Amino acid sequence: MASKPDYSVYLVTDSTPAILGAKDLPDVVEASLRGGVTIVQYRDKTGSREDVTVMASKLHRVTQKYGVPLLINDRVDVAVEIGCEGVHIGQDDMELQQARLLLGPGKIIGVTASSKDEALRACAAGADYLGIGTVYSTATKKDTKSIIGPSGVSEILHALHEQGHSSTPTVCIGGVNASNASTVLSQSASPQKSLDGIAVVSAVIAADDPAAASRQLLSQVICAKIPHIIAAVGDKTPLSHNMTNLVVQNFAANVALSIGASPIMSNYAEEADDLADLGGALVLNMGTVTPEGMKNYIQALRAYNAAERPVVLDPVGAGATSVRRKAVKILLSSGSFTIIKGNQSEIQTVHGATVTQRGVDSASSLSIAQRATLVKSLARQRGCVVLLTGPTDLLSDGRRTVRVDNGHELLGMITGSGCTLGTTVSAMAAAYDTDPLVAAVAGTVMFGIAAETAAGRQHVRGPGSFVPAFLDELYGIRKATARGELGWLALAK
Ligand code: 3NM
Ligand code: MG
Repeated sequence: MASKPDYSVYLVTDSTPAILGAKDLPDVVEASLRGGVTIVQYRDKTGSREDVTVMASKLHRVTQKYGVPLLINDRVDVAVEIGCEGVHIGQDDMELQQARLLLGPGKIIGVTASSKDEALRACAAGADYLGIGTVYSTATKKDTKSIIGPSGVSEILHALHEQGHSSTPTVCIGGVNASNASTVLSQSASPQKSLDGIAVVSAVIAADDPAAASRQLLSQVICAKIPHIIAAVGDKTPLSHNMTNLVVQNFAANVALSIGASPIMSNYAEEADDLADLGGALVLNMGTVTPEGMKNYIQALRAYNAAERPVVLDPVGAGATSVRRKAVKILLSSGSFTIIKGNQSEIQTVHGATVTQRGVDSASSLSIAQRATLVKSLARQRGCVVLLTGPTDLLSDGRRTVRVDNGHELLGMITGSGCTLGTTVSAMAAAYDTDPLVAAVAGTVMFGIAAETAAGRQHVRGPGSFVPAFLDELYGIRKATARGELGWLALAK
């Protein structure tokens, strides 16, 4: 668990019957982790030390299975005893320095802050993250001090940015649930600093289906990050180096330009060493694979791996011929990929199944649940993000699995729509390399909404008029986002 914690959906537990009901806490926590909770805080203000230690150990076994940090509220001694990843301390609890001394270095210490002063003091003392609240009134915590609302959160975020604490992660807490998460995330955000996630108790612990509740909250948090990523592409103009097929070169380059990236369509790998150093990303698209092409792909893959820059694999028609099946195997063993994007049979082939695929067309026969299992499994197998396209797109990094329902059937009637989605997500991953899953979701949502909006334009009568309208809508979303106009995001689903 050496990687940076992900604060997107921060679950705080509650063992009281009013919230937990008759359910078993470890079961509820496990369900929430399946749904996508990214960090857990065990909070029990009244239990005996012995009981709390026993439960903390049980929960730690569960969170470890999912590779998610477990923090303990207040009771630093319990955290030390069970060796979990850290603690959360309130303003009335132990001093941060003392907790650090007891826990040793490398553990996470979070602090509650309900004002600018408290937030700045905690940052100065070395807090690893802040829990900002109370946002909305809540029945869960009886002794809340002040209800600060999204505007109070925004003021604190602003102060953190002004005082040089932009890099301290933040979550908000208090009365946050699926009906207001998007609001608090968007209303508290500024281009300089936004929340990293939301902390919830009852929205998950009291839910009938904690996994579904967590999944829904995760989608909202990821969705709230999309404008930031689209804006980052516009600001940074990242290189999208496409080694792609003849059919889509022109269209892919136009898509890259429309979203604000800088395309280069170079299939000659001798150039890749130089290009890999320019801070962009590579797309390997197997659309028209040849022996010469394979040599180039492998050389370029190694160059981008060495430069630690993102690589998107688009295994076009992977299951169609034995040549392509073999090519996929060779590529997978030649380096590592950041994102693998494909339709159902392509992803099944990359996963190791022998599936018959007619040409490069897509068809989906699996249910959404089966497709979700497939992307998660391949993501784990390869240690990368997998994007499975279809009427419902499914994305996973092996831990978090997200569905996107945007798009339009006209995308299936033009050539290269899948390939240019690969180009789109490469640009997002290049501009936002901290979280390729979120980058891939951003690209997929932008792409799908642009298609829907284009298809709805009065002058669009079919595939021919759709293509230019689609480019216009991609461009329109980018420009609107740069102006801070985010109305289009309401179409995300
Ligand atoms: N801390 P719910 S509010 C544990 O404001 C906690 O510091 C708060 O529960 C603070 O998500 C709170 O059910 C409870 O509203 C939040
Ligand atoms: Mg406390």
